[in-house]
Amino acid sequence: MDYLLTEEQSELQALARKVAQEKVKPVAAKYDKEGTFPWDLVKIFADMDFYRFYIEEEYGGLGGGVMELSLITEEISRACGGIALSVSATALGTFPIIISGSKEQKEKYLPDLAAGKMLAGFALTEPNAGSDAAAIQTRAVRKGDYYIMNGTKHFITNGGVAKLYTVIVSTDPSRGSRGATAFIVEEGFEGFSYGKHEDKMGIRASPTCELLFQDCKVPAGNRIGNEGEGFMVAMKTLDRSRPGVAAQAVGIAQGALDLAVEYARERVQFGQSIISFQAIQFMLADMATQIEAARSLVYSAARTIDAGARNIAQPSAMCKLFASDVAMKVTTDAVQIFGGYGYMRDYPIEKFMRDAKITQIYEGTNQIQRSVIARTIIREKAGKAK
Ligand code: COS
Repeated sequence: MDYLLTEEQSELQALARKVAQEKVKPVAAKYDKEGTFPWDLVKIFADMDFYRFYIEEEYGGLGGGVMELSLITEEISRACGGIALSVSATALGTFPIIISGSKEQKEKYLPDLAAGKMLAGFALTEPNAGSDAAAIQTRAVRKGDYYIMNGTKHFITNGGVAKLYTVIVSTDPSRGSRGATAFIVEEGFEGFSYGKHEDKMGIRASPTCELLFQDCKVPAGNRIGNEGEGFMVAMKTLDRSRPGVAAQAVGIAQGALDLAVEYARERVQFGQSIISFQAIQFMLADMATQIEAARSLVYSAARTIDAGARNIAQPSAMCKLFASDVAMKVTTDAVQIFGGYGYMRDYPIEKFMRDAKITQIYEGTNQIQRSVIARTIIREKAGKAK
């Protein structure tokens, strides 16, 4: 389908595809097996300016938006969903600064993030606050020019490789979501350390770890916005980042379809290539159609967000929900087309199925996306659309 990309977007898509197919695809299995982080690829992505596209030009970026980020994420994910996270999870950690950071904070941090000199992570989730984001227990108490932070964040993507984390904590537990505040925490701040590194089913090239704050001293100047605005910062961030998860899901699904078509051509049973069987052709047709529908929704949501629309929670949640379910279905069917070989680690397809699963879970489970969508529908019906 022709998505009428601008000339710049088409060039970016072609570049990301080339880098993904030539540099990422050959090493995807290695990083998945080792569960190590691809610093060599981060350097290549930085040289290609992939970290610049969604950052304002004033701060060293290229002035693009969620659409550009989605194009990059989709193409890298087509080769490896885990490796794509070095870009998209850095964007997730950077969005709070872009959305609500002060000029000083933007000047201090965005140029290095845009250059890929440092990666970022977003720390909202806690052991007892996953879907219920307002239940965060990590506390920050102001003491003069600093806040003293105590608590644990877990399941943090880019944890341990990022130099900067945007962290949502409570500064006033009595006020629930209205008592949350966002901060920028740098690696090396006194009282900040890393905890458990997770051993995951998929996206194994992307590190996930705990962040521990033990009387961590955070300068008051690193507070993003005002006290009490942290939950809003988090929600606005997720509205912009969920299309990135959706783009990752589309890329994973497309990568699985590419492999399934290739395999179905080569595999001979009953004296002919299995692609000549209608059973396989219909599966491939359904997979391709679902991917295209998901891609359409992602691009449409990304364009809506970049155009500055007010109600972005709904398109953002819809594309994440739909694309991640498509990724799970398509990758499962791709394994099916590979048959017994598909179940074996010697073949590349099972990795796509393992990588797809997380897209239905992180940045809000698909049950939470349905809840977000339902709320917007109910509000629209009541004439109070945000
Ligand atoms: N944009 C702007 N404001 C928003 C918003 C959005 N998308 N979503 C909620 N808000 C506002 C609400 O309007 C409300 O404001 P007031 O206090 O002024 O009325 C406030 O935020 C609290 O909202 P709400 O009452 O809806 O909060 P809930 O505690 O019910 O939770 C959900 C809302 C479930 C949507 C939220 O907790 C969520 O997104 N959870 C999933 C978190 C997640 O994605 N975790 C994954 C880890 S991050 S990688």
